[in-house]
This record gives sequence, C-alpha cells and structure tokens, in this order.
Amino acid sequence: MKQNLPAMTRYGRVLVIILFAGLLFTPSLIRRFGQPATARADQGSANAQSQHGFRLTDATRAAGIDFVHEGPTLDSKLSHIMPQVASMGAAVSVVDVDRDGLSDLYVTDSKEGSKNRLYRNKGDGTFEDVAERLGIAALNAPETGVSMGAVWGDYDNDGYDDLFLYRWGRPELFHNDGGRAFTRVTDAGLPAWANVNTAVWLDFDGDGLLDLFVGGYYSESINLWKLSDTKMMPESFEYANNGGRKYLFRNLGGGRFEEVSERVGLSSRRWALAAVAADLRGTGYPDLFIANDYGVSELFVNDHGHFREVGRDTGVGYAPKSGMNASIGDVFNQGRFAIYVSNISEEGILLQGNNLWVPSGGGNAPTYENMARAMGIDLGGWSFGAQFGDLNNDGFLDLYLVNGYVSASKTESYWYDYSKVAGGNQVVISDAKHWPAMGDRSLAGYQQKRVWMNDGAGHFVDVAQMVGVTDRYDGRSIALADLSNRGVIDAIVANQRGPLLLYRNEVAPGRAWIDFDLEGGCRSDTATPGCSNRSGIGAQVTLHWNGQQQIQTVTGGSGFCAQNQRRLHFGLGTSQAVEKAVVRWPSGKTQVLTSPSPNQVHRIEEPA
Ligand SMILES: [Ca+2]
Ligand SMILES: [Ca+2]
Ligand SMILES: [Ca+2]
Ligand SMILES: [Ca+2]
Repeated sequence: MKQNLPAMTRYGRVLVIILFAGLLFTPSLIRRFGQPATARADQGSANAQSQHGFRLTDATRAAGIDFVHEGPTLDSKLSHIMPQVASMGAAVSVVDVDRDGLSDLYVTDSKEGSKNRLYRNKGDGTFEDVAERLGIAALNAPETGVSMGAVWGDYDNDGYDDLFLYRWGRPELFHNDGGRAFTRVTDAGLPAWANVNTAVWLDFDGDGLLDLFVGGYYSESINLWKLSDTKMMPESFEYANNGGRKYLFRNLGGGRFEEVSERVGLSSRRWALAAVAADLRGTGYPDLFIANDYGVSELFVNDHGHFREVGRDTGVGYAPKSGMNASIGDVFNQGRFAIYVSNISEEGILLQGNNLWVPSGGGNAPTYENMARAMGIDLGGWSFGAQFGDLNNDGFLDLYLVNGYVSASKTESYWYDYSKVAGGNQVVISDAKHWPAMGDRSLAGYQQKRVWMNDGAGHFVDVAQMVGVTDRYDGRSIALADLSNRGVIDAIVANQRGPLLLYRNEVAPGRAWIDFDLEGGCRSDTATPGCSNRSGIGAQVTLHWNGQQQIQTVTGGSGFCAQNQRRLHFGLGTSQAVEKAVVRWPSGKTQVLTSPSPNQVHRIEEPA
C-alpha cells in the first residue's frame, strides 16, 4: 500500500475513480445493475455439509422471530436524499441477559416511536421478546433520537451485563437488575446528544472496571431532525475531519464515568463507523482500531492507559476508504490478530476493496499489510458488517460479510449522481442541498452476501449461496453466537428496513470443538488491582492443538454496530486432543489449562 501514496492521492484517487466511472457508465453497465458480482448458479445446499462442512438454514420464523427494521425520517431538508442519509440503525448484539447459559439477542429499531427487541432464548430453539417487560423497548422517541446499536458489558461487576445504547441522539446506560428489569443510569456522565455509530466496552487502564469508547459519526452539534442548514455532510470523500468527536468514559465506580479522551490522547474528528479493541501488541493493554468513513482508519495503541495514533506508521492508516467494519481474527493460526475493514466495491465503478490488515514485524511494534486481495476477501460489494468465526469447525476462522446499501428500484441506479458528488469540491460535498435527488433509485442494492470459508492455506472461498445464504436485504450488522449450545456458531443478521434473520448452522459430523466462557475475578464496582472485569472483556485464549495455535479474545463490541457472544469458540477439525489452552486475563494473570476436554464448554473463573 505504501509505495503508491504520494501527496497527490488526496485528489488523484477520487478523480481517477470518478473519471473512470463517467467513462464506463454505459448502458451495458446500467443493464447489469442488480446482478450479483459473482454469479453462482450452484444452489446445491444439500451437498454443502459434505462439501464444505456446514450449511446455514434460515430459522427465523421457526425461532418465533418476526422483526422488521424501520428507518428514521430525518429533517425534511434531507427528503431528497433520505434513503441514503437514513440508511443505518439496524443492529444486533448478543448477550446472556439472565445468566442462564443461553445467548439472547438485543435488536434495535430506528423509526421514531418504534420499539427495540430483547429476544430471550428459551432453550428450545425459540425466542420471546421481553424488551417491553424489562423496560428497554420504547427507546426511539423523537426527543431522544433513535437507536443505532448497543453493546453489553458488566460495568459494576455484579455478574449481569449492562446495556449501553447509542443513538443518533442521546446515548444511555441501563443497569441490568439481575436479568429481571433495567434501571436507567441517569448520572453516568454521558453527553446529552451525540450521533454515534460505534461503541465498545474495554478496560483501557486495567483497573478491573470496564470503560467505554464511543465514536461519533455526524458532529454532535447536529440534530438530524432539526437542521439549521444542510451543511452537515463530510467536507471531503477522502480526508473529512468534520465528523463527530470521540469519547472515552473512564469508569469511576458507582455508575459514574469521567470523559477523558483528550487527557489520554484519543481525539479525532473523523467519521467513525466501527471500532474494535484488543491487545494487538502483547502489552497487556487493549489497543483501539477505528474504521472511518470518508477517510483513513486509525489505530490508537495503548501505552499503559495513554493512547498514541499510529495508523500511518503501521500501514493501516494510509489509504483513505469508507471504513464500515472493524473485526479481528487469527486467520493464519499464528497467534496474532488480523483486522478486517469493509469498504465499497462496485464492478466497473468504484473498487476500493475491503482490507485485511495482517500483522508482521515485532510483537510490540507491528506493521500491517493488506492481504485481502491475495486471500480473496477484498470484493464484497457495498460492504457493512463482517465477523470471523469457525463456521465449519475445521480449525480455521471463516468470514461472514453482509452488504447492500439502498435497495429500491430494480432498474434505476443512483450511482452516476453519487459519483458526481464524490468528485465534486468541498462546497458540493459538504452541503446536502447539492446532492442530487435520489427518488426511488437504488444505490448498490440487492447484493449477495459473502460467506468466505478459510481453506487454511492462505485463501478464502465464497460459499454463501452453496451453504444457504441467498438473501438480498440491505445487511448492516452481523453477530455470531452458539444459540443452542451445540458447539456450532449460528449467524444473526440485522437488515436495514428489512427482517432480522437467524441462520441456524448445521456442521458435518466428526468435527470437534472446544468453548470457553470466561469470568473475570472482580466482584466490586470500585477499582480493584489484581482482578479483571467480570465480563472477561479483553481476556485472551491461545489454544494449542494438533501442532498449531489460535488466539481469540473477548471483545466488548466488533463488526458494524454488533457484538458477538462473549464465549470463545474454537473448531478443532478431526483432532480430538487439545494440548493446552493459555488464558491471559486483563489483570495480567496467566492460566494454563492442560489437555482440556474437547466438545464441551469450559467455564473458567479467574483465579484469586
Ligand atoms: Ca439467556
Ligand atoms: Ca452489571
Ligand atoms: Ca477501567
Ligand atoms: Ca473454518
């Protein structure tokens, strides 16, 4: 990436793309609009299990889930481009809200007056919506703004994961009262208004109390329902610095937080869409990766509680793209995390390509190389959320990506007008009134999802349609969880103005697995040295088996507006023996489990 990025990049890349787009916008391209980028006629999902080791079945209806997301209606000054400005908010996060060992699902809606859902897992394959009863349903009132997503973490170490809800509007924290009710934490110290599309729980200072990163998208000074003017869009398509501010809420205990972003070096006005926190350097402190729209990604490394932005130095912050996802996975089984960022790719028009940032160099000072193209996971359409997980239990992490921006007319596309705006000057781009009316046109609509299977030899193969993923909704958020405690990872997908989908996974017989539920040792809501947050967020497990190793970590949010189950799931292939599992807790404690039994969930508490 580095060699071809002189200073002219700023204008050069966009201009090249736009000119190219103009030249290529021939009738033949327009006719092709709406067809999948990779047409695969093979629908033989019956053979998928034997061929690929798994198949996915849409079990939404059988699970009793009937949720359809609705978008917001923003200020009428934006009516002409409403389908694209109101194109986010469908989100799903996994939580075991009542500690019964079964993963539950929190799902956001975004229409004014709509209700969020909490699907409690009944353990028989079905779910019941208990959000209303527990007091976390009606959270999309016009005066508070509407939901964009949620992340769960046990900020007071009482054993129950608490809810942080972020909106285009007021962010809010809800205490989980023993899985039976929720109490709004009114004096948490959160801002009255921010336009947020990403948040993650992390214990950035290692005091045993979970802190909270919150990333703004639109500036917090903007109320999208009461615009003073229409100059609220990005000032540039590649180097926009007029987005929302970043917040780092340090947990003080007692349900109170202090905003410390400036003090700890975490400031940015880029348009954040996704973030993930993990110890990428083996220092014991979680680093923070932020994927930004209209610009470069940022990597804030954490030096004992103080952050330093090293995107450019490490390579991840070099090429400005559209940054709509941040997820991590040890794709080579080498004990290190790669970072996956999704962007925009439209055949013949705009080929940003998604990024897989693979680390090399010394552990404490990694540099990253984009290997997405080499590994076959660069082209995913107008990509949004993606997650790593071993879907076929063969011992290698696979990648499930959802996509599609605005699916409306099946014949008319907005791409040409979009390209004109993207190639315009700052005055054009930053003022919504200069954006051409969208009407009923689609923009990268009806796209085929990607289910990329890792072959373990440095390449991924898209098997989505073969394993049963054929939906063409506008995918936003995907989360992975073992919903039936069967030792397989199911997929839950939240679609913008579309249905929530639950794909049940069936893995071929004869493939072993091992899972770890980690619980940190802190039992107090005051800072306690020597123990870890009870959610175990930031804990790492390195599994050694069959001559290889794989590292995974518990995250407090990843992907796009999503959170996977906190339980760590490892596929083992046909190997039935595990040499050892090394658990490294956020407190710094290390625990070695020798020869843990496969095909079961190991519940590990941090030792005193
Ligand atoms: Ca549960
Ligand atoms: Ca709690
Ligand atoms: Ca902390
Ligand atoms: Ca796999």
